[in-house]
Amino acid sequence: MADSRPDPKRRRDISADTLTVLRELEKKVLWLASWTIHNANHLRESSDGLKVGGHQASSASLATIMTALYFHVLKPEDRVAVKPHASPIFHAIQYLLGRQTREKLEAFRGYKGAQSYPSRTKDTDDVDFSTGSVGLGVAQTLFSSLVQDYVRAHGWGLDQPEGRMIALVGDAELDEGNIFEAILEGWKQGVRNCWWIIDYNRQSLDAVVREGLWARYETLFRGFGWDVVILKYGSLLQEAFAEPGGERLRAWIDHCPNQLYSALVFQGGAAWRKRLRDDIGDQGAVTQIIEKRSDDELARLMTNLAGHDLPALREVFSSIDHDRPTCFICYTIKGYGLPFAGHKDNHAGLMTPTQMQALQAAMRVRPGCEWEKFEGLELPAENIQSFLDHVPFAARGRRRERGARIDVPAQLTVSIPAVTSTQAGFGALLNELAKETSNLAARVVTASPDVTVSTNLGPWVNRRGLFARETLADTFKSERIPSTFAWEYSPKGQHIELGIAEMNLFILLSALGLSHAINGERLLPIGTLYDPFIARGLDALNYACYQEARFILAGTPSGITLAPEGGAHQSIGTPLIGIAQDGLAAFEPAFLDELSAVLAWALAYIQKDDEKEVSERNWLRDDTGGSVYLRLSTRPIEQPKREMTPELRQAIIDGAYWFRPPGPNSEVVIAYTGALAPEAIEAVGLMAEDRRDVGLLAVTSADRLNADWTAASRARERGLVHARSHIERLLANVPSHCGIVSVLDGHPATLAWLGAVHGHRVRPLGVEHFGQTGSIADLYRHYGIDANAIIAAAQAIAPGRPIRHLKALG
Ligand SMILES: Cc1ncc(C[n+]2csc(CCOP(=O)(O)OP(=O)(O)O)c2C)c(N)n1
Ligand SMILES: [Mg+2]
Repeated sequence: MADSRPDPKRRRDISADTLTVLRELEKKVLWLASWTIHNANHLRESSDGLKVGGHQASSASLATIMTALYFHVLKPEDRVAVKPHASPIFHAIQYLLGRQTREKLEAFRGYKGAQSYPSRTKDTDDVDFSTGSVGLGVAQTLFSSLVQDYVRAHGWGLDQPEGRMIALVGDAELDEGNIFEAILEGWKQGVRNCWWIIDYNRQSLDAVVREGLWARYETLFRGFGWDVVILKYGSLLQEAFAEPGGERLRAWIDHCPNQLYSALVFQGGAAWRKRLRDDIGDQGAVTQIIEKRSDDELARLMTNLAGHDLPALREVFSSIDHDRPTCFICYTIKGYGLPFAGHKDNHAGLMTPTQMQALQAAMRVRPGCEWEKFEGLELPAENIQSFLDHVPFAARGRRRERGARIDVPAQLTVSIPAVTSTQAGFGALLNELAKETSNLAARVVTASPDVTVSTNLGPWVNRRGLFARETLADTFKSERIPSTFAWEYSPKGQHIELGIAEMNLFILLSALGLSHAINGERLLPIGTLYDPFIARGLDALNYACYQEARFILAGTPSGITLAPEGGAHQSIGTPLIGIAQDGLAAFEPAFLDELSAVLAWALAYIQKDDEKEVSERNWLRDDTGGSVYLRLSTRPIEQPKREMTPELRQAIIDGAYWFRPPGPNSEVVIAYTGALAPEAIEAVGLMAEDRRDVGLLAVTSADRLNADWTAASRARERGLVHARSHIERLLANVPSHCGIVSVLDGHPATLAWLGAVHGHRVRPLGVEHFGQTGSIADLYRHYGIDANAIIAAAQAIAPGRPIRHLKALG
């Protein structure tokens, strides 16, 4: 432990009444959180014998800080990402504020009960950001402040006060690299109104952390333009330091290693006395400080860190009168107020029934009155209730906003060239949108991690500009140096350019995609990145979907089709991510007219109501909405000349249509996805003489086809005998002896399940390895997804007369 910063002279008076109530509430919050965890485990033990993690210690660490914040400092417009294991504290606070039910607390960690980690979607008590995967919630607050600035800079939501985006951060959470990526991006973007409050308990899950981390944090945050406030000693210790000999005590504690401090906290008063006597007991006046206190008083003094000192916290939080990003390093004790405080093994620790009884007695809670809000408190219930009724944070009730929906036409404008790629088409569609003066165009916001140009957002950015709080001209333009791209920043810009950190892209999309709920102003976010790098930010993508953020994601280029780009950028597994990721509808169109239909649909789909639960009946989430992933390609292919009928449009959205329907005597069907359309079409043509009525199935979304089929099957099993999915209808007339060859530039398992729909044999072709460079033709041949490989597979699955072109090609 070393040096501290806050200046005690700056301390303002805190009203004695307020302080007394806050102290009572702090006790109650700690009790309710500990009881919630204990009770849930107790119930569980008697039913299924399974104990869940305790996390009583991790919760206790933040009890005082959260009491100060929620009951005193926060305003309704402030938004908080709560450290995952402080969830019981959060729920206890909401319970006291009348916004959480006893039933939910009793069912903590159980079915439909309060969640183990705060959840925007599963909890009902107004969680701002879902946390659980450490590091993500922290960064999300930074991007949410950026989004708030974006919204206001565009002239929206100005009638609302600016909120502060606050993260309650575990100190070990700062090991997560995504936090540092966010800090760097925040510095570039001029982040403000963002507070990160570090619960510096010097413990992680496994152990006590390294010495002196606070100093690394301080340097780091200051380096990126943050204010840093170190809250180390509470008022009792500050007073003791002012006593004669106090400086010796301070020097001792400043140099006390974290491990020793933690061990003494756990051991208690007698151990403190022994150690202090041994180390400094004979050094003059300081002896008095030690000896005049009882063991209990000494323990209280020595554990009086600022993170457990209401007046110190209140004073510091309330004194911030600027919008600069601020990091508070708050010294705390993991398990403060509980018997395993400071013990290095306390992370999953659970208090024994005897320890709980002792705590209950100390809290003066009578058996049977554990859930009573005011039980055991010294102030009259009316006083506390009246205080709670006036807590500023709760003044507006539930703070879940609903931004108005933006109208989307059924069709987007785009002219379709004879030959083009889906990536070029995506750029063209956005370019057309950028020309409009519509509200739709105004609400679109794009973002990309340094691949704006190479994912074809350039034309959009040329028209709509880049976002920054301050205007910054494109010097190349002002110097009249010819360039394809205008790179002008202004508060009106609609593209957010990020550095190359895919995590940041997904967390930004998460923040942008919650703007309607947080700022009451809807944005239509579209993010682009190279498809393989989805894996780089996958957890952030998962969390964005989990908390119902709404956005469109374009992964481009994708697969081995990006051949000239090099082997290292080839993606294989992303179509499977598209199928498996909850809350994300994935499409891989082949043609621009398909992409146009999908994009128009997607812009409406991401705005669908986020309040309803997904039910079995609408498993495709067409009523409840979700986010959308488009896997696109740079391969220019010949475009079909056709009219977009409502039926075709619907089939594209549902996931598949017959490009060429199979005849009644069909022996083989080719099902393809995306950029392999030309190979599939070619193969069908070449087989025509030797196989009858070959069908060609265009699959635009393996994900939606699959989800629909699963839902229909389940519905039938539950008695809805007439439930039929789109793929069941499409394959209904395919003769049962007919084989299916599926092919895509991605993992073959993506379409392999088609055979399970009606029992057709399937030979799934696709890509299982990556890294080979070459031309598209080289690679398709190498990986066995070219026309010849399709024909060979067809021949094997639908034996008959030899297919002549196979030989010719082979
Ligand atoms: C991404 C991720 N990895 C691992 C975990 C498991 N985990 C939960 S809490 C924790 C340590 C937390 O330490 P700290 O942030 O200091 O909080 P404290 O327990 O001290 O309150 C770990 C490793 C997780 N939740 N998320
Ligand atoms: Mg910790």
